[in-house]
Amino acid sequence: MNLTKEQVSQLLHEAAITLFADSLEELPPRQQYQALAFVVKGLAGPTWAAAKHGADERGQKQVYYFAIEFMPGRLLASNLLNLGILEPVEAGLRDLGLDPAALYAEETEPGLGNGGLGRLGSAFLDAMAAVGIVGNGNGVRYDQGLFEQRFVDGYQVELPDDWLRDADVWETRKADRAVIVRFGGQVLLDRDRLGQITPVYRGAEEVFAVPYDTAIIGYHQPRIDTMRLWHAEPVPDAPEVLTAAARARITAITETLYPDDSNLAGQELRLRQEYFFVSAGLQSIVAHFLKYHKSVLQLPKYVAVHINDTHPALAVAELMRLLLDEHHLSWESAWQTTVATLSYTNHTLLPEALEQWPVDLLAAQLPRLWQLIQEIDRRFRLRYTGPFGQLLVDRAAPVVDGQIKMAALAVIGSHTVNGVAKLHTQLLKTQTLKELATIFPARFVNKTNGITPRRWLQLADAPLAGLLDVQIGPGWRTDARDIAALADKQDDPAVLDALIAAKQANKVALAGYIQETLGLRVSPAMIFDVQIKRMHAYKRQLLHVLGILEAYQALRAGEKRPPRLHIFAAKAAPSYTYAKDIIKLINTVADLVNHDPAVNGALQVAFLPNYNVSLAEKIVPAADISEQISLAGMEASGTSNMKLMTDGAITLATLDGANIEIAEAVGTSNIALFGMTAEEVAARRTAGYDPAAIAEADPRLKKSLGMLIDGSLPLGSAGHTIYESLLVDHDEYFVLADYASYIHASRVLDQLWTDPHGWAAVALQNIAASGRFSADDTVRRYAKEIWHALPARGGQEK
Ligand code: 26Q
Repeated sequence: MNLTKEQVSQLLHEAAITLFADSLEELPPRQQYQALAFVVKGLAGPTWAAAKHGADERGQKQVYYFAIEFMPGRLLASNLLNLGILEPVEAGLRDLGLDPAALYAEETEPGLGNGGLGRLGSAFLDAMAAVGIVGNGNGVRYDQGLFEQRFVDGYQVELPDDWLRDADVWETRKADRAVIVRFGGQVLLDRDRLGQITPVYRGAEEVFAVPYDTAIIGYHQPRIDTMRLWHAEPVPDAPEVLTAAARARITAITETLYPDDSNLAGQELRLRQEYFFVSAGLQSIVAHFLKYHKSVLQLPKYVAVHINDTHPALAVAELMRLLLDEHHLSWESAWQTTVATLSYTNHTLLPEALEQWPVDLLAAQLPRLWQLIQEIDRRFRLRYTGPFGQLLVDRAAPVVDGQIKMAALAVIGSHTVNGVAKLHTQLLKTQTLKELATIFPARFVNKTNGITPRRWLQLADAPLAGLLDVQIGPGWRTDARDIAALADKQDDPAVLDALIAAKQANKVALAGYIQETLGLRVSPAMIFDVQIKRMHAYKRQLLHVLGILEAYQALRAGEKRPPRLHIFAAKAAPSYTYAKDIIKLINTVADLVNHDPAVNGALQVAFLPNYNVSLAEKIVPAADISEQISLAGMEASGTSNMKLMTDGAITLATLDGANIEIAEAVGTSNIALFGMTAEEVAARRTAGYDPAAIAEADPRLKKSLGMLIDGSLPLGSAGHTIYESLLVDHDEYFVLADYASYIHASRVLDQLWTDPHGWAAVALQNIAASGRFSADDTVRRYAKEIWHALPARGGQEK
């Protein structure tokens, strides 16, 4: 798109008058941001409008990505970049005396997700748009996103996230596209005049699902995709007047995001959320499809529906319902059509996070779906008990012991199932879903996650992006694989110096933010050692804390070490008390070391509150070390590992999730690996594990653990709880088993730090190898091998 800075100025002034009846110069920054966003939305409008029917008219297959969470991050700068107008707009703003970064910071980020899964969904939408796949997000428009986190006396406090207070400039309410979603009541099966079975609903609760659409602008692309989020409202002009309680039950559906990614909640409201966006999405897809095609039998040829984790797995039964009840297919053709349309990604191996719904709950809320799920279960057992035996089929079936197992439903109803990293896919096939993998071996494939280099490199890390342009030309901006060309420069001292300078600039900026937020003065000369992700026992932030205590003692004993700043950011699920204890512990340790003159300047800890996409954009570019230290076999993939690598951090990692593939990509000399492998963990579990013996045998460790309970930390209960979790309650995540090798690997990095060019050369190799983790390539692989929806143009995989 072509735009001069003079045009930018004119459009902005006009928008200020239109929106606020005031001159741009008079507006507060928030309204200046809104005026700019309004201009950008207007500029994208014609392309977006044209895209809506283009794909159908060309007969191009469309992908619908169903996810109960999305985390797009702030959109203004990203939209400017993707439209190709970032430079003229920023120049225009500066001419007007406005600071682009300050305007971007006015945007409230939609935190409509918990973590990795939601962020992945948004990265995929961005990537699909960039490579020319006709993609659509389908999700929930929560009135309240993930809570805002603050620390009070070191404890996490949760505040509501009122992200719509100022209205979201990017969304468009499409009241004319609303559909009705039904819950509860009774379903009778009747025969109509043609003798076809039709269900008759009695006393169902009707919910009006209103879509809000947001443009997903692809990088330098001629078309624009859509993220559609559904909002629950009472049906307007319904014959019956609703009580206040009945209205509240309806609006509750999209009121808040469940702030938990660790335990299945098993609550009615969660089930209603899941069915709500699945039913609304499928209804609107089928209705739209039939405007262009005669028979629903053609659906899989033109439509792929992807189920992101099991949260939308009801899509299996809901699509069957639509095909059977509303389009009168036979069971066999409805089933064939459903399986050929759907595919499913699993994101977790943790048994406690695998969704199951009590039959009673589901049958009461979704009586027709329950009938269909019983029939799916019955036919599954009938078909596979002969070949595979009762025992195996019982373990694989969707309805067992009064519970509906959503992963089973998703696998049975999809043509393809994928894990999100090689190890994860392997463990899915051999452990978590092994019975289903025995029955459907060809369905299981791997698709390692990816990240968008536009947000994490082009936007968040301008110093490094500029360096790449100079050193290898700008081709990497369209094809991240081209970053590999940087590898040749590792012996060029000028390039290494430039890399150090780019990192330094980012560290100065983050140091400023840390000072502002925590009142902590840190030096950009320190090693910035980063762990950013949800707070979870299996992710082992606790191992990182034990590492800090080890360094603390060494420094107090007079040892010399390179100065290190440990940076954490993490939210804990509000009900996850152990995770909250660890937050309190980290803040307590931070207090101790940050105020101890004996280690002053050599060791500091900064726990930044309210981790979200925008905060990650500040931390990731400034990181020297990326801590990816989950217990092997627990982290499905991880994606912060990929972001941090892309921006030149060196990974300190266990052989878990995608860390293994990062190690393959950079070579073992460019990554600090430690700890047990997934296999060793499994063996250790069987053999029996004695954490107390490990502590007893390691004086450093024993001393650090002692600090948790001997009064060194003014802790109250958290220190004792954590101490007991390790030494009394058998240390479920093998923190102590990996402790010694963790400390060793970390010390190897200290050693490397003393040689700045040596360090920079390793960082450079990480950047050079990061291209393969671009979400663009990930979605190309999904498109080719799962969705069978090849991009219109520019989408060839190299
Ligand atoms: C389930 C039931 C009820 C309430 C909440 C949930 C729920 C919500 C969110 C369960 C899980 C999640 C989120 C999971 C998640 O983010 N998983 C991460 O997915 C990433 C993308 O694939 C991986 O990189 C991470 O390894 C994985 O932990």
